[in-house]
Amino acid sequence: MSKKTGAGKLLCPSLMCADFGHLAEDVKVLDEAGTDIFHCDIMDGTFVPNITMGISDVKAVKATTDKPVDCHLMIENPSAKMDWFIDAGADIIYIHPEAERFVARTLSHIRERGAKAGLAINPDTSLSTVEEMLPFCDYVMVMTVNPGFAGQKFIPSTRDKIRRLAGKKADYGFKIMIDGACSPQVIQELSAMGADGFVLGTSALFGKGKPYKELMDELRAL
Ligand code: S6P
Ligand code: MG
Repeated sequence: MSKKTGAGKLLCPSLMCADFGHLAEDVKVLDEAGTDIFHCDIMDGTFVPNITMGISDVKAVKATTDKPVDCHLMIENPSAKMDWFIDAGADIIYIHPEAERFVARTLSHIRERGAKAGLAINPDTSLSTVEEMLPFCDYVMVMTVNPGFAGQKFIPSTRDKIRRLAGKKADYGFKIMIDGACSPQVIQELSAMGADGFVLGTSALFGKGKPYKELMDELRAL
């Protein structure tokens, strides 16, 4: 990843929550508001019961900003399709271990292609299941909702996993990201627990009737 990320917590707007009628305009305003990483949710309607962004959207976002762009692949068998998104310019690829047979090999391939490798873990996937995958990760993203939709409630049982993961990040060097229901309160609490970055959706950024910059400045100051 060649682009810089800001100091302190990483703020990652979830573009599935943006205004698709004016996506480029929204990306520009979010960029100027201090976005660290743009988060693109890619769904296949099978791994999760929804379909959101695709390859053309990722290319359009990359053409609009110099900030890093991630692709959160909520798709079955991501190893068969990850290159499409790397070719589209994704700087970070997240795969789900629940959807992939050869996770370490897939994460290694992402790194070999020059992107950063991320693992996104569902709320009901235990840390012990993914422990052997951690050396292959640049980012570990804990899902604090079941993937598929914005606007869901935070699942409290994920806290313990985040706490235990924070105890391991120095050994492996990955960053801990949080996706799902990241409200200002959640960001403050999990930041103190050791989380490095947050996906911002309807809980903290979109549909709030306030300028993105004002909201992101407030979140950064938490
Ligand atoms: C959900 C997706 C997320 C959402 C984000 C929405 O499956 O992976 O990235 O877009 O969590 O945020 P919020 O605050 O509406 O839950
Ligand atoms: Mg996501």
